[in-house]
Amino acid sequence: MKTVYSPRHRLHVDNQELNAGVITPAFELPARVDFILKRIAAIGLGDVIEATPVDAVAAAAKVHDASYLQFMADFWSLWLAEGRTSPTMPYVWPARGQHDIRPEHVNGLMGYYSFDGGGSFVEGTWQAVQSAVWSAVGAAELINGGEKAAYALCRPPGHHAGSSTMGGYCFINNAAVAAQWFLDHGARRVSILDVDYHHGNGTQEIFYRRDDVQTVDLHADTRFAYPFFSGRADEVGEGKGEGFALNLPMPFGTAWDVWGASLDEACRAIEVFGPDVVIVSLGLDTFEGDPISKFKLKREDYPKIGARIARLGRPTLFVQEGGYAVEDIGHNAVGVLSGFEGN
Ligand code: Q9C
Ligand code: ZN
Repeated sequence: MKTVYSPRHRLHVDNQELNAGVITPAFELPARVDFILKRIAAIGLGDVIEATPVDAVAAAAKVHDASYLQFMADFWSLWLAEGRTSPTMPYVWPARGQHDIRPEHVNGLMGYYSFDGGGSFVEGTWQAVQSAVWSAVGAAELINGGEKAAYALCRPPGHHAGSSTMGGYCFINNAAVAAQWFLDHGARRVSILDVDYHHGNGTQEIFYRRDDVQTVDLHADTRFAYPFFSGRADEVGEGKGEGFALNLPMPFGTAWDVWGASLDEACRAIEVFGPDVVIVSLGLDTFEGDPISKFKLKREDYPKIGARIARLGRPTLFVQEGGYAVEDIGHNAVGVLSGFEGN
């Protein structure tokens, strides 16, 4: 299987996050990509191709609001205009009793275009974000060119990013961009299978009223886990999208027995939908050693994920999402991919 990635992901560095009263370096680190690349080379998974620049804004504008993309493009100059150069994150949001009104000042705009403080911007963030779209589109092109599967090693990740909101380390929803790209290039139906520990609220929101993209999501029960305000089992889509969103929440402590059964249920729903392409939002934060998550998957479980997805028999695009046990993420990501390939 071929991998597409851009070294420009490194420009998104020294990003931060809020954690129980302190600001810490974000768990979402450039080293994540290094460990995955190292493991791809170690097992000889296949060629690693540097993504060719494409018009990321045009591709993203099919699933994101133009004003949101413009805000991200402008962010660093707005920040500099305030005399600031430090990494930043949003800190005030419209909530119940307030209004859906767009402020003029950058401090307010950050909150308007986010749902949490996880959208930490540094000088190179926007460039890195666009390069992740290059990777997603480049890997999708490989599949339309006849490859059975491809891996978009995207960073920053994307599945929390909604049509006009960043959050959860995500800015542009790479998997959603790829889904729309496939529809615009001949596919009639696309399934997005999200195996990240966290509910992919952004992906679900983007496609919630549509019947051409099915979203199927395995995750920690959002009654207790981030992102809290989406991802319940009774969320099934709306309007003509009703029946095309499937949420499979699981309790803290879930291990392969229960998780693997949920994956099987997810795959059976995909079989019924009958997509032309499957996109896997590939998070590895289900791992027992993940520092921010509470599932108990083991290294030997990851190839089984890939093998089950392969049985769908569809062209498959893997898009990198979360996973923070830095040394292990290489083994686990590449474990899924090699399991897909049958070795
Ligand atoms: N102290 C992805 O996996 N932080 N994003 C939760 C941590 C948010 C995860 C609180 C986690 C976002 C792509
Ligand atoms: Zn996650």
